[in-house]
Amino acid sequence: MLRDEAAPIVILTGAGISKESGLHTFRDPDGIWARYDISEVATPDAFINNPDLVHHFYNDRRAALIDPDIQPNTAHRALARLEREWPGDVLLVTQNIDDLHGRAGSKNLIHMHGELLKIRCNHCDLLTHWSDPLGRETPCPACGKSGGLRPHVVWFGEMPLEMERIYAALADCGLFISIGTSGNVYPAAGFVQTARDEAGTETIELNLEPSNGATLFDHSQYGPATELVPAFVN
Ligand code: BJW
Repeated sequence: MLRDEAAPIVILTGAGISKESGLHTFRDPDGIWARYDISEVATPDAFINNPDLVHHFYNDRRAALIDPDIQPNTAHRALARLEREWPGDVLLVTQNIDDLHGRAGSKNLIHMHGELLKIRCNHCDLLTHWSDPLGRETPCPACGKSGGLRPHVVWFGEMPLEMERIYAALADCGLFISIGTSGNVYPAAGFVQTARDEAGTETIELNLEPSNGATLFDHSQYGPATELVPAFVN
């Protein structure tokens, strides 16, 4: 598949890779956005207007994530193995806020939409690991003020994290792989075009079904991530 056998690889993952671990995607018929209105839980205005609902939404998702039944699957593990064994750089950029890639052993990992198990404070610089369910009055353990603690996630209208590092890697990669994402959310949905334009990169999509940007990929394979990803990495 690769022209250069040590070429840097950039991998973008989305909710589909964690689906077979037992976590919901967003836009599938049984997805999160079928039960919640995006504008009520995933925007800065939602947090200002109804912090209780936003905290409830993320407290529930943390409880689901730390359930012992939720474990990395063979697709997460295959990507960690690729990073260990590939002679060139492998950068894994995930839109997912779960911690399954890290638990599977991926190290060169960017959580561009944040991390569910971290919280930060709007009043001070605190960024820390979450330990207990948050409420609107929960005081910040660093500055002591209430009302400022929020999930360390990127809501609509907010800037995704580590964009400079991501774009630098896209401009220099020999293979771009997109896994388990519907291609609805920017800037991630534009990475395939950037990799093509900036680096003439070979591009491949591994997804259950064609994504919004399916025609931009040189190669596509459709099916469950736990089958496609280990087979691709081997
Ligand atoms: C399987 C499977 C299995 C199922 N195996 N596959 C350009 C045009 C128009 C609008 C914009 C634009 N640029 C920016 C915007 C605004 C906005 C945006 O994109 N809006 C769109 C709706 C149009 N973007 C933003 O606001 C972003 N910020 C921003 O752009 O800042 C300015 C900026 C400008 C320039 C450069 C840099 C920055 C922020 C976006 C934040 C997204 N936040 C969320 C929620 C927060 C975290 C959380 O609560 O979890 O992130 S939304 C939600 O969607 C979540 C996800 O990470 C994200 C992507 O979803 P994903 O992963 O693709 O999931 P699904 O469900 O959509 O798809 C799953 C796929 O898996 C499907 O295809 C299935 O088929 C497949 N699948 N089972 C393999 N077993």
